[in-house]
Amino acid sequence: MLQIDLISIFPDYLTPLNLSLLGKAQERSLIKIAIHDLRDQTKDVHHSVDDTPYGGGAGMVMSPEPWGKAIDAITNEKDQVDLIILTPAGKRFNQQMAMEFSKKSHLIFACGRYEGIDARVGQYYAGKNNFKVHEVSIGDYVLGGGEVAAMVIIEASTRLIPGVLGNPESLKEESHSISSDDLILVEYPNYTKPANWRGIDVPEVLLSGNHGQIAKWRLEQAERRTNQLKQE
Ligand code: 5OB
Repeated sequence: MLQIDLISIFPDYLTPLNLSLLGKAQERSLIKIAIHDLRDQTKDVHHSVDDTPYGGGAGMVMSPEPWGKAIDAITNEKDQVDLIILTPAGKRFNQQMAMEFSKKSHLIFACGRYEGIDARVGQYYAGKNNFKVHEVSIGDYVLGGGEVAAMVIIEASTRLIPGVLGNPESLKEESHSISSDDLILVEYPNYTKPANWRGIDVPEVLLSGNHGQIAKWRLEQAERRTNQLKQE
């Protein structure tokens, strides 16, 4: 069973994690997702979680202590933990990382806002022998916070856990489409009934019943699409 904890100042923003595939995976006890409000770890009247940056500059930085308290509250020394800190300055998330995360026992997602989390949080937990800290980005664009990034990582990772997907055949096909350098060979185009839609025919080879020819055509199409994407 994979335990997933998320810490955020907008816990409601993460409620889609209880829907659909992940909701079912929780009902089947394949994973357990818990969402925590960072502000529960503050005592001042304003429940403040941020402060001005040392050294000056625009924006605010998230204070370390609420994060420390929140993480300590959901872990113990015997627990092997992978702490994932979402930041645009992190390592770019990919399918290889999804595969690694899918095999872990306890993932904690620190969803920061503002200009980021005090750097000592990652440093402190990286120094603990039962923690592994990962700073992860989902791509080169700006987000308001780490919540959506965490959901992307959780969706990509949990669907690789045996039993989470209804049809494991689709996982098998996918694994063939991942090449050695982790780049995914883009899928071939898909068609279903009707054979003619608004004047457009389904490619004839797909109606031929010749499985060798079909496999060859699909590979050609996938390679053509992949090369086209590289040129853009
Ligand atoms: N942009 N990945 C790309 C991200 C990001 C912003 C984040 C977190 C992960 O938080 C502001």
